[in-house]
Amino acid sequence: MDYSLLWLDWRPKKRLPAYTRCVCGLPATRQGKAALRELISGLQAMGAAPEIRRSPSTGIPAVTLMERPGSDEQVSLRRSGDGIEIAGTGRGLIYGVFHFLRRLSMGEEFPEWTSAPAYAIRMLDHWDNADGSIERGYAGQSFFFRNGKPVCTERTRDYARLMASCGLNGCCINNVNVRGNARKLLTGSYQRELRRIALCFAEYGVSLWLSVSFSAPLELGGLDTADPLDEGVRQWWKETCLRLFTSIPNLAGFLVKADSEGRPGPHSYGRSQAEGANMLADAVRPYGGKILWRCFVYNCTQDWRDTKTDRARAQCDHFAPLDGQFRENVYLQLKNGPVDFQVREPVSPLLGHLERTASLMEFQIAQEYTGQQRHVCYLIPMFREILDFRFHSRPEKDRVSERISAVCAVSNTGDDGNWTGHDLAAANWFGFGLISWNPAADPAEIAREWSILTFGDDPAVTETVTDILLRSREVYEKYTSPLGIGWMCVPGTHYGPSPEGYEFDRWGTYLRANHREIGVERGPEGTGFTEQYSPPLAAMYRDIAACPEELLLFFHRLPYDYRMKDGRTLLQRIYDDHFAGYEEAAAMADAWDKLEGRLDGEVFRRVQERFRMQVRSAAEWRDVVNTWLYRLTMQPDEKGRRIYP
Ligand code: GCW
Repeated sequence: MDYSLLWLDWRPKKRLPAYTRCVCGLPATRQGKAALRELISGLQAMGAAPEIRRSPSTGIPAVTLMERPGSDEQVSLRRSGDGIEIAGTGRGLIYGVFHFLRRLSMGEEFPEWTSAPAYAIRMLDHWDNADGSIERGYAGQSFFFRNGKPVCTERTRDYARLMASCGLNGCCINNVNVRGNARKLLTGSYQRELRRIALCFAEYGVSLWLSVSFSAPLELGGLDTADPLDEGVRQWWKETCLRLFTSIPNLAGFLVKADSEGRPGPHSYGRSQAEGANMLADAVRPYGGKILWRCFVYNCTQDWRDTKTDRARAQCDHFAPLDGQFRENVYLQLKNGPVDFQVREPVSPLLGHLERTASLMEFQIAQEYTGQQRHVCYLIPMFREILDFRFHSRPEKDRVSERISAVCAVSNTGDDGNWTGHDLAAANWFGFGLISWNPAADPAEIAREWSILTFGDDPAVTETVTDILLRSREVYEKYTSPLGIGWMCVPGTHYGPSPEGYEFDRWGTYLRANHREIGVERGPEGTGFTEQYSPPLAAMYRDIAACPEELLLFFHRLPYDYRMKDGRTLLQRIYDDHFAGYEEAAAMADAWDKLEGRLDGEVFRRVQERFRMQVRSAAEWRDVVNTWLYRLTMQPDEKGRRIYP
């Protein structure tokens, strides 16, 4: 094996419970069998040499796998005599076994657990292109595509194991921007390869999803329209689905980016988003298929003179009026914030309007705007905050976690040896899995567990790694864009500072800073975005004094001498954050340096190298943003620190 097993690298244990000397079970399904194999090899890696029996016998403590019929994902681990019984369907057993091995690694003797996932769909979306490149990929090339074709390799299986081991059960292998050969995934051309991937996934209970282009009937079918109400178009999709779903087992459905950033969609034919999504939903329905329909529809060519259009409003403006018009097998897939995966955004208000439509929340563990896996940024605390958020619009089931029906995250993987480029970024993959199984999971606990499973149980390592992870998002936020304003990154690459980059870019996402004020006013006198929330939230966000400070510049346009709650001016607060953010990044790097000799030398050096890049970049962010504001305002730092680079 020439690459990392990540958190599945079970380590020998000094002491193992007596029951690990025997494993019993005779699972019948593919998943049940995979669970048994994982159990045996996991225990062996920890130093046990279990005897393997088909059925339990009294008096011999054992780990027993009890397979139930069915396809649900529930699982229970309970004490049985002096042993442990893991019971569930084949899929349940997979989760149960991995959970058990993790607990055992953490030193627990009799881990009892009865659980079922909060959501039936918990998936990763890969933005992998057929040519092997990855849009917003920061860990090498794709391992799903090579030379224009899908491939199934050893790594596909290892990927499926990693997915299942943290509770994930779905994967969309190709980019939502469907280009080049990826279009042909819908034709018969790659059926064999797709089938192999699907079978490999199926063993670990992972479903296969494909991104499709709305204009496929034009691109592939030789039709002269992709109008969703056209009979020929409907027929083309039905025939395509018949061929695809009957030859690829375990295909769950399609993910669609339509009418978004230049992608084709129903709007081109004067049809609504619901008409577009429903047409596809009808085509996949005979096979139990689902359509994940993205809500990332906004005007990406906004003129700077237009101060009424507001990208933040777009999701709600387009989709809230359509609530109730979608088929049952359509899930609206919305990004967690109203704009685009910035380090801090309010929760998308759209979810508060969907009463009769299934929805899927899209997170991003690919660190597009959060340091591109050169900076450490542990995102699970942010995901937890979002899942806990309440809309204050109904007495019950008011939280994000209770309103959504599924979750996904844009993947942070590639073919790098360590899968995620930055070794610490794997915590986001693992953590996303755990929190999508249980949205009430504790991000600190997850960080600790991930560290122990990945780096071993040296307390100094665990403490340092956990502490770094838990601080990382706030540190990143401080030295980059302040108080929820976002978008100070270099257009296009989205790495590094360029405070006015987007101001003069054709994608038009404006900060509108001048020498007196900064920010877009989103209250009723501005774009009115605040009014998309329920009355109590709208009242809070529209009132500058009540608005949470960390989101102040998301919602309001303010003068630089605006007084923050602690008495500092807005400008001084921004200066301070940038100085502090840099210092804190440097402190994280120092803390890492102290771990030398305590973990694998190669991993140590790789992460050290990333920290050096992060600290250099943090200095650049600090200097560029502070200098820019200083030159606009000519207001010096109260503490007299050096501002221009
Ligand atoms: O943030 C933007 C990214 C694009 C991406 C798009 C989307 C896949 O910069 O690279 O395209 O979001 O989510 O569709």
